[in-house]
Amino acid sequence: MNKNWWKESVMYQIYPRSFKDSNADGIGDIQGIISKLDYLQDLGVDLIWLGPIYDSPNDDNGYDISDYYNIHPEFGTMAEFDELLAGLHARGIKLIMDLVVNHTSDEHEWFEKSSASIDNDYRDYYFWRDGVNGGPPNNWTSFFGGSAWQLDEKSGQYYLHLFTKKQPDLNWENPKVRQDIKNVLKFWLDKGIDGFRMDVIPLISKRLPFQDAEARNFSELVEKYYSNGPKVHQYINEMYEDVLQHYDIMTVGEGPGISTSTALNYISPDRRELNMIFQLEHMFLGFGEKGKFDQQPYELVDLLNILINWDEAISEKGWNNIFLDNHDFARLVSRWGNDREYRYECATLFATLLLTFRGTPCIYQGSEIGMTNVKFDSIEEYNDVETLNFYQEFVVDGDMDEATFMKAVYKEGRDNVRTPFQWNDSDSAGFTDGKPWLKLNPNYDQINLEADQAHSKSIFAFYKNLISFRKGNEDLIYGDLKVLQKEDNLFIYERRGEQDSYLVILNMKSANAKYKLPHSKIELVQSNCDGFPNPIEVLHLRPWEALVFKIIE
Ligand code: ISL
Ligand code: CA
Repeated sequence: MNKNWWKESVMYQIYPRSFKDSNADGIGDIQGIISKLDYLQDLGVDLIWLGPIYDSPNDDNGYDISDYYNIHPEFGTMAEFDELLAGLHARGIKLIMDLVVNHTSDEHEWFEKSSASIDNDYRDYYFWRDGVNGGPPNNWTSFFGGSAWQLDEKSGQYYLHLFTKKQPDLNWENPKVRQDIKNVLKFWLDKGIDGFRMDVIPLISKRLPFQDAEARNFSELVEKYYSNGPKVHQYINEMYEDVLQHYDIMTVGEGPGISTSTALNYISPDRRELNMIFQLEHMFLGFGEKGKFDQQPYELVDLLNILINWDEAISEKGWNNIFLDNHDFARLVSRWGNDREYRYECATLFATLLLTFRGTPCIYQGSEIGMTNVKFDSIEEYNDVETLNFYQEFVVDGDMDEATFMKAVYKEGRDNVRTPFQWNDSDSAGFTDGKPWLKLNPNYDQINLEADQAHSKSIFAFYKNLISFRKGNEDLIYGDLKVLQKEDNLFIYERRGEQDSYLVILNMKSANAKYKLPHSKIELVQSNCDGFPNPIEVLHLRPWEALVFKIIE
């Protein structure tokens, strides 16, 4: 096993709009992040993934970039970005940026030129096609509802957009596009950033000539038609050979449609492509035929099976990333746990899983204080384009009743994780002195960092403690993983290092459980419940109890 800094790091995702506002316009910004650098250092994370901060009309909150070389004025200036980077580095924290190059904004100069006429130098920067029988070129649907093709009245042709119609897909077949993207990579790497999180990177190579898809459900559509296209590895490798290999950096590709059988093609070191992927198989759990607002039941053991399968498939030759939430999916404590009676226990149990499983852990902002999902009263209070588009498609234009749709939004809508960070219980939770761009979760009077910091037993203290336990602990980071049990929502595994080995016991349900210890001598090193009795043969576990033991014999 090769050792690398990015395998030993604890990653933390910042969603810039919602982290901290410095100038009372209600929008989180770079100065806000700078004001919290000591907080990040105190928490102990050493690698930040910063969501997009580039110029953007914000149709998809920055995932629609109109200028890769400029900072959006609502976030600040390039000088402030440089200050942020220097401030992080001064604290020993690295920074990776979001790279969104499957598509641009329709307000990007390239698209404006491309759409100006049928015949111009930029026309084939994007995919323009004639319609078929008075409709779009094929039956592909976008991630955010409706056809993936938009008719341009002026030229009479359609352009491809796998996301919103304000996110036209770039044509990577065109070598000029690839060169332009490589210039973007170089620009940011020369500034000294430490790598990229590459948005929907397996989608960059399209299956031409755009034949109709025949898929039973959304996940299959993504895997078989949109992802893993014929030239995807050529394109990623080209970025590696021409740019990435010349820097000491880390890359993690967001991986919709990548499965355990295709993952190593992206991340096995001999492929010279990416270091890690954010696999999304567990995040897509519960997606029905029509995606996330078409919710289907699933069990917690499905999550465990996916994590275990990925570990088995990847960890000998590559390296996994472990995350349980991000800016696109529900709050982890609400999605996988019980955020009412057992919020503290669940948040700390999942922290234990994140930080002791094999792979680089990624913590999404707010998880370290146990922030939960939110329920706004009406659809008008939502901001997320995915939620709003599907509301239109399923409820307004379709036959889904509003209550069913809202239930899915409360469960899985992206605004659950985008409400502002809850710093304290003052007005606007200490996030802003103005009116927040998205309503706060009203529970900020109870759930906030200051409240956590006032107690030695808090979710924040637990994270901090476990992060520092993990740091530099090579046996825990690189040790083998052996699963002993996953049945009955009792998840038990060992991490076997060269010197020390650990036993992790997670009781993942709101009920007691019993477990017969396989070792005669163990020492408790981490626990989320008070008053653990001295090691005894049969453990009596409380609801959502999480224990980490060092194995002596
Ligand atoms: O959000 C999702 C489901 O609700 C995912 O399908 C998501 O669209 C997919 O993982 C791609 O996400 C990434 O690219 C999108 C952007 O909206 C997301 O925020 C980003 O993480 C388009 O750039
Ligand atoms: Ca601001």
